[in-house]
Amino acid sequence: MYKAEVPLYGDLVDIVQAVDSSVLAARGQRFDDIPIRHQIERHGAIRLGTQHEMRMISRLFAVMGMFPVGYYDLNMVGFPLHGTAFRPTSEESLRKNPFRVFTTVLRANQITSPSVRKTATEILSRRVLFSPRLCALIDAALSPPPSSHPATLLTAADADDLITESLSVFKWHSRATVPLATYLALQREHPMVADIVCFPSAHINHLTPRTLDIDAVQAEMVRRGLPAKDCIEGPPGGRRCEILLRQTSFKALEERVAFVSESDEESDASGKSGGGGGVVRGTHTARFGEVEQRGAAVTRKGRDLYDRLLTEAIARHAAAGKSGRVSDLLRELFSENYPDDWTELRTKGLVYFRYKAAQGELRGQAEAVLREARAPGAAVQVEQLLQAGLLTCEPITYEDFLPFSAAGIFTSNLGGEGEDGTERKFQGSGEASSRAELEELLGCTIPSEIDMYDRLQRASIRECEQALGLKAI
Ligand code: OOG
Ligand code: NI
Repeated sequence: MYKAEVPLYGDLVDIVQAVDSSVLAARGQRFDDIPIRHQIERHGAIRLGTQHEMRMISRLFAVMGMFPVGYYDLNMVGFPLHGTAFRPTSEESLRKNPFRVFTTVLRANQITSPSVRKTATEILSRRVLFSPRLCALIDAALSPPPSSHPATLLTAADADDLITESLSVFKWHSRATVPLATYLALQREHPMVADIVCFPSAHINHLTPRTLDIDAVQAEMVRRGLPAKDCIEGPPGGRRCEILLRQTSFKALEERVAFVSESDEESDASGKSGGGGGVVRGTHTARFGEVEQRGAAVTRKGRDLYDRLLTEAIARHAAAGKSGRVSDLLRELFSENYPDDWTELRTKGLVYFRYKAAQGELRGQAEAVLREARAPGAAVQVEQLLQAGLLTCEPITYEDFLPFSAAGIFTSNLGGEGEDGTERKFQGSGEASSRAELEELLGCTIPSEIDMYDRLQRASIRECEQALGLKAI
């Protein structure tokens, strides 16, 4: 659906495939040699208007096995929005398909103009994003089975309906629900407000494939004349050990929109549908393309170091009168301060790893180390077991987002200001009260992404203990 709506997205997917094939060829690998998730991996983003919509979308995503992880406060760039990422959380689900949706919701109380706030709230209160059929299906899928009855499961036909009805939530409609004058008034308050309020759906605003080499994709986008953003967000490139998330995008497209004519609005209000058929033509910049490269999940210490270097790069950029690029300053700071070797990243506690017990027969040193480790009262360290070849490890992939980068993506798609960190204030995370507000709305606590990786690492160590017959590593 999205490819049909935004043909440039198809071009981007082609570029990613071409780049990834050559990266693999250079490594002597083929697509079949890398995890399947890499080839199908995407993230998307939607922006919702009301608390009710946010609650309903969390129920729809729950049916799909996607749950809120991480809190993102866009107030840091002056956007009246906050949100979370809905994504799979179990190792098994992530392996199959880690699809995630960055989901924000408008905070009407942060709209400064009282009249705009009133207009936005009124329009949104009339919007029906979720059809009655979709609501019924979601209820059926999520209701706990009564103990004496068989579980309430969806039939195959129900599942088909669920997909069809859900698509209309995410679809782009080139017809606005408001007259042009209303759209312009909301846009003057904030372009994001107009984007959220004036359309009948929560249109996907981008869908992002994952690549093995984002620098090559960026270069290819420029070569093909795509309106690419002029810097890549996130940690600097050129590292041996990729961490976190690097992203770039091409700018939002100007799309033709039919606005309601004022006379139609009156006839609609009087209950007659169809109106006079008169439309007012206009444009809206809504959808854009984005690409990402994912690296390892970092620990809290690793994240603090990243945040500190980023803050420092922004401060140096400001001190230099904003000449040059934040990303170049960050590259320098990284090369001096952020280790770029997996062993060092592990022993310094900067990156999370998934550990596995070695398979097969043990010989020589490994056997001796294991015997010692199994002795009553023995204390054994992960590093010893790794050195003896009893354990192997691989970095855990970062599945989440970076608020400062997200702010850059948002901002660059509103007309280019704020590129390269210039207009973004950096705050590590949002205020606790805002987070609590979103949690209350969702009816659950939003786990921090870092805690999730910590749990994955621990679980992998527990499995190794069992496999090796050790009490505690
Ligand atoms: C979402 C921007 C954030 C990312 O990749 O950081 C995002 C939006 O524009 O609604 O998707
Ligand atoms: Ni994105």
